[in-house]
Amino acid sequence: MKIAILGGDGFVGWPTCLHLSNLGHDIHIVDNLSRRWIDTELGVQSLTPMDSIQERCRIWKEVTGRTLHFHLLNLATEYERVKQWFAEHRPDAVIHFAEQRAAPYSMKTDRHKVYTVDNNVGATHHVLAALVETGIDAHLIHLGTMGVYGYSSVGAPIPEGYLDVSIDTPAGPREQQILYPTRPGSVYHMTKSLDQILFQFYAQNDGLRITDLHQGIVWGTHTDQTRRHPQLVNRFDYDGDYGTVLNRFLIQAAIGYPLTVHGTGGQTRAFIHIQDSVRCIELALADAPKSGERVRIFNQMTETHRVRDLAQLVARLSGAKVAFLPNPRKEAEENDLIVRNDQFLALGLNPIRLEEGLLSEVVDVAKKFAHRIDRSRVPAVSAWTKEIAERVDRDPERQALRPAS
Ligand code: USQ
Repeated sequence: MKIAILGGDGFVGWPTCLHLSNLGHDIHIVDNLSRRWIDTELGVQSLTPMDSIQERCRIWKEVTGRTLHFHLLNLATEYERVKQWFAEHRPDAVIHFAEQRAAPYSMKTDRHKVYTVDNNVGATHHVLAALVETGIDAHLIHLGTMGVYGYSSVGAPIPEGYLDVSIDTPAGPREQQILYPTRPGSVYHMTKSLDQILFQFYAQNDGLRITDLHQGIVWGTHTDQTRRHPQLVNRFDYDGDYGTVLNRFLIQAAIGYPLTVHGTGGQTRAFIHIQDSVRCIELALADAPKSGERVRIFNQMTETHRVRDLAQLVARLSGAKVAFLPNPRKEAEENDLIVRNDQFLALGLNPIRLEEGLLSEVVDVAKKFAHRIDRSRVPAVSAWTKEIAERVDRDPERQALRPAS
């Protein structure tokens, strides 16, 4: 199959390119390299040394004999070129990762909010409009997020995208299925909620075939394919904006940094290992909806954990200390979370569970590259409101000199 992978240079995009190329698909990476520019803006770098996209593709060819095509294109700002690209390449499937994906980055300043909305919603809408205009019947798979559902305790399992409701009408109650109400907790998560409405419209109006994957927090770094050569290594973010919670705890353990739990650590979140993430995309690709069907929605997660339990697990493994910090985010201190993921299990997903061997593997990767870590970039300092900004802890290590009295 000819597959366009939008955002194929990113954390989940890159291993997906390798996974699908290894299965024999013809892969076209479309990316504007914005994630690399953001590294430059923030003055941070991936823990793992990452080569240019062109070099990564060259190494893949050397190792496997397979070609990865790379196209430099900004989906959000170059609509005419996007349309031309689709008209020329006519992919059978499009996998859309091309969005700014960090909640803390999206909340940094008004500029970051505006960028995240313009970039994410613009890219998604341009892809949809271009598919309709060029008449390409490609299956569009989008990487969405569990965060569209919000994180308040509902006391019932979160279904896969649609909620059964009963509406009182004069003729009596009528059953209906509606999109599960969104309750995003950051500007980033809000963009993925807006994406859902765009998908609903284009599936219903133009018969586009769309799958939306509501993914949990990804952990781990290697997949079977990124392991094949040191220069195929995946990126690994540890900084306060892009590092995600479990991977952050693991690098913190590796460098003797206190584990940075926000608030009480009572937040329960959904998780998935990076290897399962690429496998789920393969499964979704093989199970395309038909034209005229509603958007197919999967919960792409395998287990749920409470943040403080993860910190305690990593502390037990490594001897690290746990620091309970003022929370830079506006979020429920404690929540329960039960999530349905029956569809991927039915398609044959055999989940990788969080276990000590895999956690230790990440700690080993972090130790190997510890010299590349800037400790001053570890604290999470992007605050959700101006009031919260005043209480952010910028020095969890207590490194700064303090007055003696
Ligand atoms: N947290 C800590 N300490 C840290 C970092 C985070 O306690 O050092 C807490 C946060 O306050 C939050 C939870 O851990 O309660 C998760 O934070 P996160 O940064 O791991 O995840 P999040 O911001 O939700 O975003 C990540 C990805 C995003 C994806 C989302 C899936 O960056 O692209 O959509 O996970 S989900 O969380 O299921 O919505």
